[in-house]
Amino acid sequence: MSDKKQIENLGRRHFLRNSAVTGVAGAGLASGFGAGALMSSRQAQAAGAAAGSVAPGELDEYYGFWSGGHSGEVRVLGVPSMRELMRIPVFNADSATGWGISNESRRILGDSARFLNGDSHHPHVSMTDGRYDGKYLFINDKANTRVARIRLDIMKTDKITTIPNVQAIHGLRLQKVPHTKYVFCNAEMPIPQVNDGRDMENPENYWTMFNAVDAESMDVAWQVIVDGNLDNTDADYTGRFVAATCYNSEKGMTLSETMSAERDWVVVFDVEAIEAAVAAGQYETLGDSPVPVLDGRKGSALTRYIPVPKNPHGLNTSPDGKYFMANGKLSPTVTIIAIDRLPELFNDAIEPRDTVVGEPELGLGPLHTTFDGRGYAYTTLFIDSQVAKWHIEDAIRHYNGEEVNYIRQKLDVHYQPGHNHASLTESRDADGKWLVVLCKFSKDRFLPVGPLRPENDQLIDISGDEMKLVHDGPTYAEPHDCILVRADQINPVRVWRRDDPFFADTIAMAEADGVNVERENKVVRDGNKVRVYMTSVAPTFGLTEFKVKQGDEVTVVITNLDQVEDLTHGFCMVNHGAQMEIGPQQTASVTFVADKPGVHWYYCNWFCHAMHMEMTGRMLVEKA
Ligand code: K7E
Ligand code: CUA
Ligand code: CA
Repeated sequence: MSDKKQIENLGRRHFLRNSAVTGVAGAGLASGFGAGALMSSRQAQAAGAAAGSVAPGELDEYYGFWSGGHSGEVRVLGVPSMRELMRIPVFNADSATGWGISNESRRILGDSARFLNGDSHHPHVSMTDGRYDGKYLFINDKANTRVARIRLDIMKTDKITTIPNVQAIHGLRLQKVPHTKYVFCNAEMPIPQVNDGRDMENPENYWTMFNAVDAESMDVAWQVIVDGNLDNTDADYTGRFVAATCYNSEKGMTLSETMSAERDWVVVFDVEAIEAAVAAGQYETLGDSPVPVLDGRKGSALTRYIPVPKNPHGLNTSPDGKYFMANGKLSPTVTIIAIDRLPELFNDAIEPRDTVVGEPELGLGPLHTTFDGRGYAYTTLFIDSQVAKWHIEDAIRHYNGEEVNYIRQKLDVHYQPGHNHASLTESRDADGKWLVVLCKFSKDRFLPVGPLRPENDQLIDISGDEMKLVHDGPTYAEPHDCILVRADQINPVRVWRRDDPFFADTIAMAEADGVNVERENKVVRDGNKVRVYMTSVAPTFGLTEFKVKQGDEVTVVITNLDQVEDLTHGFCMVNHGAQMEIGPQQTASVTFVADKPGVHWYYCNWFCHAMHMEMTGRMLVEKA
């Protein structure tokens, strides 16, 4: 390095340090994030460190749950630090935890354990009376038409349901009021009904459905056939209405066909009317599926179709419960639908467009809108690479002919944002502190890492009059959406409860074998099936060797007796593709075939103790 370069570098470092201490971080320094982290939070506060910094050892104010897009997982972040706290495998396979490998995870994955891929978009936390209750998180899988539930006490997926009769679950939202009884989810792609090879050449006979999954049983409660297709959705705060966008009212099979009509629509579902119709037996079933299928096409009493500008995308309910907002995408507008006019629409007292009370023009490519609970809305503009902050009631006044400017600010984001999400925005508690903007392209914002680039999740302080960008967060493919929940609304357990249903079937198997997994280390043979029960206490397995015969199907069941928080063991059988996590007080199991004679070592692969490397054992496989 030249002397000049060295001096420049020193100068830059010096400037960084000084600016952090004095709190006068320049424009080019973005946030003073890393620098703020060098100080205690009190010092940082005293120095006026940039908003968004959370010092080492300090805890975040919000949990953020991020979808992992086509990685298939869910990620847990702390906000505002944007530190990644955990990854929850859902529709993917995960080596570290053994998701898709362990018997417990494979039981939950069920029939779809054969799929290694997923595409999760929309994570949403269960609600009671319009407030997050911290019990479950639900998420869609577009790739294999599934819906999953994550238990937020253990932060593990505990149910996965494949939705019958449809393809590609995309939009997903929860009933907010009186509580999350239903998970509402949209199947995006119209298909022949029944889709068994008949009638493939007639797209006009393709249909898709709006689906309701029972949040407790995770059974599909009912499905409603619609005209067109379905994209995004949201529910209201009365419990009666759910709205969804349709970008393909044309039922086009090509891009240009899907853009041919000047208008598409928002379809509104009357949940009470649907429940009454199900109770009255006004439904059919299709194919092998027992799920009630109702007709919600145009003319049905169960739905209403509200025309909106072409190819809308996001659908968002304002936290005051007044409006559904449909984001224009191909149109620079957001359509504001007054929820209190919907009962009249269903009574045919007004026309569909009479429910529209505003249609502000915001910029190019509006995709999603979020809210601060103070009357402002924040809309991502994909093509403009901006977030528009606008005033909802001013936009309505403007629609009524008043000369009023409803746009308050447009902030550049980097680049091409999809979803954005403000803290607590999908609940009555929307608090307008933080806005996360999930940008699809990072371009020049980070060191290059080859042709595949990270996305860029930006954190914006919206507590004041002006939006302020405070953090760039590179993320792996591809957070479509996220949800920010106050830290006190989530209550995870510290160690497993021994009676947790997550591994109850494994305990039942042990009991059938007469084994007490907390006390006994034992090998049970059942024909060519061998079950190996062992305990683990750092840094040893209860069995340091066991013997089987070549060709045996071996199930290793391990119970982690450690009671210490954070003391997770692993189990890996070398050369057998068997690997899993065993958290404190958890029982976990994995099954493989001992197809090779000889000595095969197993070891613990979650670092648990100074002697973690020595936490090993041998499987001795006798030649057949
Ligand atoms: Cu806009 Cu799947 Cu919610 Cu992506 S969706 S951005
Ligand atoms: Cu047990 Cu590492
Ligand atoms: Ca269209």
